[in-house]
Amino acid sequence: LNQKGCVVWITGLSGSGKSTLACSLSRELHSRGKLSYILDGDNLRHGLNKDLGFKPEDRTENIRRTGEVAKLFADAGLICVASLISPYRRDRDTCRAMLSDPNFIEVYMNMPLALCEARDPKGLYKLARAGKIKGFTGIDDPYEPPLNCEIEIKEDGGICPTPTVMAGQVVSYLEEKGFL
Ligand code: GGZ
Repeated sequence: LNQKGCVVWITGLSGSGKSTLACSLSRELHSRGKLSYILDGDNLRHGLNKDLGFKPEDRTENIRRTGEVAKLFADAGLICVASLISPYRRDRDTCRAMLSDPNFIEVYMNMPLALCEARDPKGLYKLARAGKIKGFTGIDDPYEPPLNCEIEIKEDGGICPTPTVMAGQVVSYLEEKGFL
């Protein structure tokens, strides 16, 4: 096997494009013959993490478990793409500490709340604003942006990058670091 494993950890608000990037990236990696696997917060909450809610200690456990699984994939030589809100800096840093240095790549979806809220793909922001969901990230629950992420995805002159452009940014980084 000539593949070095790593974890690409995508963090950001609901509706910021984490799953879209994960999907586009995984497709691009596949086309280059690289094995990858997506761990998506929303999906894991139907299985491995179905006992967890959104209280701070549940989110922390959600991130911890996902980090452990991501590490297993990376150890097996895969590029593991984790997409979770992961709102607390300390929890993300715990995952970073599980992997040795270049192997944890934190990608910050730096999209304005107003944009995520305007997208509102599942109508959850609307419910949160109406007080029907309590503790929604960005509304009445915190999001702590990374201080030293490896990759930042943001608008360019008010224009959001396309999924292909976002994935390209990550692919370039992976090439630079010798993972591709
Ligand atoms: C944030 C919530 C909440 C609350 C339900 N706060 O955009 P989505 O809908 O499809 O994905 C979100 C998902 C968040 O799960 P994560 O495992 O990524 O969260 S964390 O990392 O914070 O543990 C959102 C939906 O669940 N959702 N209630 N209160 N997002």
